[in-house]
Amino acid sequence: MKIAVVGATGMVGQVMLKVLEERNFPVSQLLPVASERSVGKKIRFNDKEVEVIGLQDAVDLKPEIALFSAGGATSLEWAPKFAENGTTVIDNSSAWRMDASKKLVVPEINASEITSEDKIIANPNCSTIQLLMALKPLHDNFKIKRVVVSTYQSITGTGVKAVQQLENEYAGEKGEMAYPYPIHKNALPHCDVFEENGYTKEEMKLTRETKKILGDDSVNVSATAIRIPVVGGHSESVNIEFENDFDEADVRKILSEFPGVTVQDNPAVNTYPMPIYAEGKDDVFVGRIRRDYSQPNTLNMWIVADNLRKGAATNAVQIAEYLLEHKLV
Ligand code: A2P
Ligand code: 11C
Repeated sequence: MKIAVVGATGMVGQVMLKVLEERNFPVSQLLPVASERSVGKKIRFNDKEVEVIGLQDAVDLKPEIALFSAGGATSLEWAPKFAENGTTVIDNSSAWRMDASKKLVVPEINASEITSEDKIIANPNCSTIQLLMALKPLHDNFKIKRVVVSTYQSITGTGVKAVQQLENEYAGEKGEMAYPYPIHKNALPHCDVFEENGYTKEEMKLTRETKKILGDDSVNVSATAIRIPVVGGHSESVNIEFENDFDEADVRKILSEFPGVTVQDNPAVNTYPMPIYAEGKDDVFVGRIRRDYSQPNTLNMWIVADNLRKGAATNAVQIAEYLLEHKLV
């Protein structure tokens, strides 16, 4: 299959290439695409050097699938051009997620919504994907009323500029700032831009995307998103109020049986999810599972995943695998 990766030189694009290789996705020709600055550069894929090309050249080469991770503006302008030329786009930006005509897909949850008519398919936000992987099986069993989530997000979610900022700060050097404040030795209650309602866009993605993916407007999510000087994964402290009561042992069993979720929960030996363990892995890790005794039918837990993997690249490649398996491309 001819596959384009738009944003192939970027933080997520590089992981997309690695995930395609690792999962032996049947790529007959790879089209790495980036900005004009990078055209002609070489990237490595399956032990071969491949030259980066521009967007129009990639459209003209009519790949079967294009994985996009080059920012919202690039997706808004170029995803329709690929789609009109017969390519199915899997878009990792926020450009199309809340468009009512586009599917927002976490394969383990709602891949079955995809039809051959869907030419632009949206990949959810990283912090939403890992949250939903744990919420979905619990919602099916106990029906969620309300979720309160606080995130502790890796700087890799912001991109190369943020990683460079932290490295400069470690080294005591000045350089370009990705954030309005230092990130070293700091925590910023500020991921993405502020909206008029006082929440950040990242916080509102958790609220809005959850309802769309679960196909249930009654599930309310209240979110606070924090950036911390960590690489390797996003962590989430999650409080869930259910309609129905639950048994803690059942919660553990249900979560551990859900594909793509690993329960790491044994406080007696200090076993709990952490970004240093999640880094480079495709699973979503859940631990610190415990009843909230402050009100009925309520549970606390801690969710960690590699935001560049299941939160972005892996989820996108899984959608591509689904298209292939179901002959939708
Ligand atoms: P380039 O490396 O040429 O700038 P990150 O999120 O890590 O910053 O990466 C963003 C990715 O999106 C990079 O591959 C970048 O390419 C690509 N990109 C940014 N702007 C454009 C654009 N206007 N057209 C195509 N690719 C773009
Ligand atoms: C972050 N979630 O960590 C972001 C990164 O909407 O796809 C991805 C932004 C998006 O800040």
